[in-house]
Amino acid sequence: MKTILILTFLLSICVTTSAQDLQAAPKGFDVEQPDIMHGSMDTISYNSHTVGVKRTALLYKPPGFKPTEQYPVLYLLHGIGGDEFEWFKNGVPHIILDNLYAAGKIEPMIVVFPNGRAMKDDRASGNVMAPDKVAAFAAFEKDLLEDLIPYVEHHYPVKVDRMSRALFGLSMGGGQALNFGLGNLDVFAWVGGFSSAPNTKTPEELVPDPTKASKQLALLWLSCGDQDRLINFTTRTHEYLKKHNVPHTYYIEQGGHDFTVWKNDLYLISQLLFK
Ligand code: FER
Repeated sequence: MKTILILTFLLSICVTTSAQDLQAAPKGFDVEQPDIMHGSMDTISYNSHTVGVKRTALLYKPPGFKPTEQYPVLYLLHGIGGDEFEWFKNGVPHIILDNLYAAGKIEPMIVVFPNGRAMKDDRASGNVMAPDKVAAFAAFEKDLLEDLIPYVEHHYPVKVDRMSRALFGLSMGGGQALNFGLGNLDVFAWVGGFSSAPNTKTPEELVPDPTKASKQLALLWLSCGDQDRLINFTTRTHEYLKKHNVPHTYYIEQGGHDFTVWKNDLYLISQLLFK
């Protein structure tokens, strides 16, 4: 009888575990610790047939990186006012990830920080809302799939199956990650948007075949700050997924449209990936 009670209790915990049980990042998660091993950052330059120029991305190699190993890859996208340096400058992903490695909490992975504005002048200067600049965020799908990913897979020791590729991003990059990730489930098994922007496709366009998507996805993540005026693009996707029984993580956290939220999101998702 006691065993049955314990089993029932354990089962009820498993069934009721929800996204809101995720533990937000503890104090100090983004503070550099000098006495641990550190990863390293490369700048890569790839030929973009899509744009017709050489384009730049940053690439983080984990602590203890060995060219003889094979790593999964997270592609992590920036927002409308950013570029390939935005995460590094404002989100200290190298520090967050180094600390998680030191604590033994994440799988070794390479993280690529692309420039998601696929046009010749891809700087975040002038009016970042200009129609040609916004259109360049959509054009990045081809650049990512046909130019950047092949470059990374040719030049780095990485695994090249869909279970070893993740696509995540913040705001405009969150919209891109959902649009391109869910639109190319043969390429990516791990997909997520942080505070996704109005470029996010409608739920019906994102997931036209809920049964197929459910089978293919290893993780579908949707998060947003509760004070973010763009929250509707996250909630409407969540409502559709819930209605169509597509497993996903829906995480609403305290905060607005900023890096306090996105750093916490990176802290959480990096611990889920490739496990
Ligand atoms: C918009 C509001 C916000 C929009 C894009 C954003 C394209 C993107 C914000 C961000 O990336 O932080 O109307 O339209």
